[in-house]
Amino acid sequence: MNKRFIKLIVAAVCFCCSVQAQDEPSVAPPKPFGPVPTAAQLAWQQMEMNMFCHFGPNTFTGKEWGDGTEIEDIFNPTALNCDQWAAVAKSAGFKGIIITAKHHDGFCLWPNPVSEHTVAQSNWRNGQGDVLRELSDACRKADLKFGVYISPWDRNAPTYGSPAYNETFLQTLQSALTQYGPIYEQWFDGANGEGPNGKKQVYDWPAFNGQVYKLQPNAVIFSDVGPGCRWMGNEQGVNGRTCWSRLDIAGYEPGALAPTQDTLNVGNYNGANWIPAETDVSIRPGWFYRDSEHPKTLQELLKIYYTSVGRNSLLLLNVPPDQRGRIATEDSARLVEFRQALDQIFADDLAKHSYIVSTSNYRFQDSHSEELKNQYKTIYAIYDDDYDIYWATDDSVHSAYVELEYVRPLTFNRVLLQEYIPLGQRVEQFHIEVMNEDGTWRTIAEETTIGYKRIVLTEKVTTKKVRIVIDKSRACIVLNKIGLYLDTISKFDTL
Ligand code: FUL
Repeated sequence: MNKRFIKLIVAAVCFCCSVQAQDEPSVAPPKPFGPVPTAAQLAWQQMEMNMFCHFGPNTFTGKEWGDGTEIEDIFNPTALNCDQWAAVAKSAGFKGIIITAKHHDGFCLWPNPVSEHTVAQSNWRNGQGDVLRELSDACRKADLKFGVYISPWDRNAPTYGSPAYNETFLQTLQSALTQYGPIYEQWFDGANGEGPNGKKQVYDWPAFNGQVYKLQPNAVIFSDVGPGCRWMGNEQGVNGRTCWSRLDIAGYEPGALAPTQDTLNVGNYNGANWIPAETDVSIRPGWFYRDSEHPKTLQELLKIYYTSVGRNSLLLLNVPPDQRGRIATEDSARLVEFRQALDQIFADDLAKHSYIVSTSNYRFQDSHSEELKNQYKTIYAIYDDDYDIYWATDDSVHSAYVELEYVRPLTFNRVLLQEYIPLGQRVEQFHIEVMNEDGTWRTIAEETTIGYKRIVLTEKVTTKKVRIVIDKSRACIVLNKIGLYLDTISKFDTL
């Protein structure tokens, strides 16, 4: 082809496009609905599972709450190995580690210059040790994100119970948040008891949060009321079947002034802020390591996975290092089992085996433009794994179904759905139907919210047709994932 001819074709195509563009709406993605996550909150939610490490004087005294009078030498790990913690975290599929840099006893795992109760006052490594340094280095090497738990409640600080303590606490944050690279999450515990003087502290939360954001702008701040992510109301790992990532926080504070635990578990339907749920739960009965305790079973961990990650929450699983400063073999072995089970359950997405996918609506389906039609097709939620490509309905369509059809009957018992949360959380009611052999439809699950990720446990069904029916969405439907799986490992059908 000569060059002139090519130019002619290009001109003709451009002309056609511009004519078409005039009578078609522009390629408009759905508008966000309600509050939406920040980039940091989205990246945080996509981590899905992280490891919590409770470690400190309590590891050596067997207590859950130290009273702040422990001599510093009690902290004496004989073979601290943070690379081993990181390796365990990686093998379990965790994306980050949060350490109790300072628990309620006030003991700091790093040489905090504004405290006399730290590793620097202990004999461990002749007072030269720094657990935050070793763990942050190990995380960096292993490509894990690093976060810190720094308890405002301090049963050792002499100024606790006076305004001076708030200043000391800001300096503590300054020290912990500036030396160890990026901090992906700052964990603030709501517990607020008495200090060494028998007095309680009036915390300056706005100043604490402001300090974190000033020093670590991308950190997600955890507390009962966020502002980055919220406690989900219990320590058993069970989120509400309904779980909104929205929360009202005006007039509330972490601790005694927080919303009720039931509210934290479910979120607020019309909550003004995007504050998703985080599930902190321990692999063992206690938060700190004790020889006499043992990790949860695989079945218990799988249940927790389904009631946390599977219910629109992030799982922060506590795996406490022992007195050597290592994670015990029984815990690491259990985590490998857990990872293998999840990998096996979710290896084969049976939705992708369907040979016909039909839907009652997709955005621009009535358009003449192939370009427009191709933007938001339902098949993207099934066959395409790109997070940012999704099925969306027209703005006026707030209920719709997707039907998957199979050549041969398929057997499944898990349905995984994801809303595209950069545009907010929308779905408030949905159900799942399967076709019986006689051609009639049967409902096998009725649920409410979806959010970032929802995994519905159903009975084990064998069918040639499945329908995911979104009954009620608060704006047009935007789903970026519909998956079907067969879990043959869990020994439970419902939760
Ligand atoms: C609680 C604390 O009081 C526990 O000791 C533990 O650290 C847990 C994660 O948070 O509020």
